[in-house]
Amino acid sequence: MAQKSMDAEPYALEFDPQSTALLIIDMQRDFVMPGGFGEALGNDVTPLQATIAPIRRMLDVARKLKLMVIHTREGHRADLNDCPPTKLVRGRGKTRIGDPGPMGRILVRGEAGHDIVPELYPIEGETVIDKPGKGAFYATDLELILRNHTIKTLILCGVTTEVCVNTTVREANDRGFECVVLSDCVGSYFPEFQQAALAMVKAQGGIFGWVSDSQRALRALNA
Ligand code: TIU
Repeated sequence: MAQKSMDAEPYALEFDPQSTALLIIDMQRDFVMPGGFGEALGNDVTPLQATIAPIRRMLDVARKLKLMVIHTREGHRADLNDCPPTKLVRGRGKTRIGDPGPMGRILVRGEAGHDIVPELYPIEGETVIDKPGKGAFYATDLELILRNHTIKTLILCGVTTEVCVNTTVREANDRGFECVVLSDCVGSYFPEFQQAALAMVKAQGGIFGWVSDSQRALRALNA
């Protein structure tokens, strides 16, 4: 496939689909459905559900064009050995990581709440990265996998914009990957953080990367 250009801020992003991956961050029931980790932290999870349809459109095109697709899931081992004690108690909420909930134990691998929403469920050949932290590079083999596939550009979707998406963009940028965040495919529990997190990425000439949206990304991919 030839080089393509995506309309974006602060300027157009040039990319080659062959060295581009669609990276979908933590579209787990625990963050987007009631009764999970997001709600246990005191949040209304419904605004995040608006990201599912545009991410699905990106996923459909990525699958059609055979782009590399990577899904991440934040969560922990059943014995919580990989969960920092500080993370376990943070927020002083009455429901914590590992506690039972309507979708199984909160943020624990193998539980229904930890898994990806059905609309965006990974298919055969797609990579799933289980991560214990907010950043997708921390304590995972994501960088190794991206380098093995000579990936240079990451198209980012998922939740939440200012936490796991932003942390991952910063980690990726320092490793030399070019990141574009799609504004309608990322969600936050806080509208003001959604705005700020997107502004931070593209400020100062694209200090961490680019911001675009699914419509412009699809136009570029289909061109
Ligand atoms: N709380 C919050 O906004 N996010 C997280 O805890 N994890 C992710 O963003 N995935």
